[in-house]
Amino acid sequence: MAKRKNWLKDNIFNLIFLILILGVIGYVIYTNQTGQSIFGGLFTIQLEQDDITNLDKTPSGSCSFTIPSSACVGDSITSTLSDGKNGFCRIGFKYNGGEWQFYKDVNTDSNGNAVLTDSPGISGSYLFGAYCIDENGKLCRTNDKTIQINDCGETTPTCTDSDGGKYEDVPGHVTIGDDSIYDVCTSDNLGVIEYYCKDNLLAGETISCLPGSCTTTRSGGMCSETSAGGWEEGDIVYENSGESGISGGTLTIKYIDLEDYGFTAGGSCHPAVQLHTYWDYQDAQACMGMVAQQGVKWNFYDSSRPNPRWTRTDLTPPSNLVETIYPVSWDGTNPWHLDVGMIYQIPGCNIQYHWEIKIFIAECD
Ligand SMILES: [Ca+2]
Ligand SMILES: [Ca+2]
Repeated sequence: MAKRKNWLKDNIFNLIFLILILGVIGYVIYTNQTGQSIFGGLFTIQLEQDDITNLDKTPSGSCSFTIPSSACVGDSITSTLSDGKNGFCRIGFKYNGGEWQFYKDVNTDSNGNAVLTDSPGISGSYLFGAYCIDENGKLCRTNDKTIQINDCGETTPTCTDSDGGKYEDVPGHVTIGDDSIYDVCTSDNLGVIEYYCKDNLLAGETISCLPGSCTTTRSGGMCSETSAGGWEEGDIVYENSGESGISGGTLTIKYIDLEDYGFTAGGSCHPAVQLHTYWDYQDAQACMGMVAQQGVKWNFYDSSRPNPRWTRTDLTPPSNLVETIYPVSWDGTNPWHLDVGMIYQIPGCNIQYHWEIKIFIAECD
């Protein structure tokens, strides 16, 4: 029974939430031997990995589960769980071939039986299984039982999805008839169970988030950051522009550390850099020196030092030039920078330069 206490401790908030929700819709979720709940109240509590491991076990021992093989939406269904002695059983289910989810905990009576009644609200295939722990701590895994719930001529309720599909970075819920099923973070917080409509039926899929980044909101669970860092093609990582003067030598216009803008190295998306650079003499006369007419050199460095990734030399003031650099290397450590420099040392020759940098996601694997 120690295990059960741990589970309760870990899930007490989920449990309170479930009880509140079910209380609001007017159902008593649990009595000792006969309970009245509704399938539509499911999909709320996630199982721990230990539970999933137990439910994945091959049926063993003398416990068993009986449940009809089919029923209609709204029917009252009675099932019996038997483990032969006073014991605790945890029942899980898989909906339409999905993953194990929590259904209910029951205690068997002195004859070793627990009788359950329920009324399904959503059509589909439900596979039930349970594991029981007797007073000596011995574990028994029941047989699996599948029940097909059909709509049986009732008007098929329309399935609607508030986030419009499989969007792990948007919280949402699927509504079928009177039931709402919310996206929910997995118990290990490594992903979100994303619900969507498929052929007008509820479907669910576990989608990975960056570790620890699944967030529970009032509107459902969501990945704050997806495994690709949340980037998509076309997203702008960084954008800036400026204008200044220079009278000689070389200077760095801008250092850019992509981590500052949430772009981490090693992800599956690749950035490109768009540069827009031009300049002009402040006083053209002063820039016509003894050696030559003043020119300007631009260098852009990515993390693959020491050579610039891109370079351009203008021997006369250029017209507006927009250039895209791709691929570019980002190692997470060496910041990128854009430098501007004058080619000749001509005293009194000042130039005015203009720059724009846009870093955007060129493609994702
Ligand atoms: Ca959805
Ligand atoms: Ca979603």
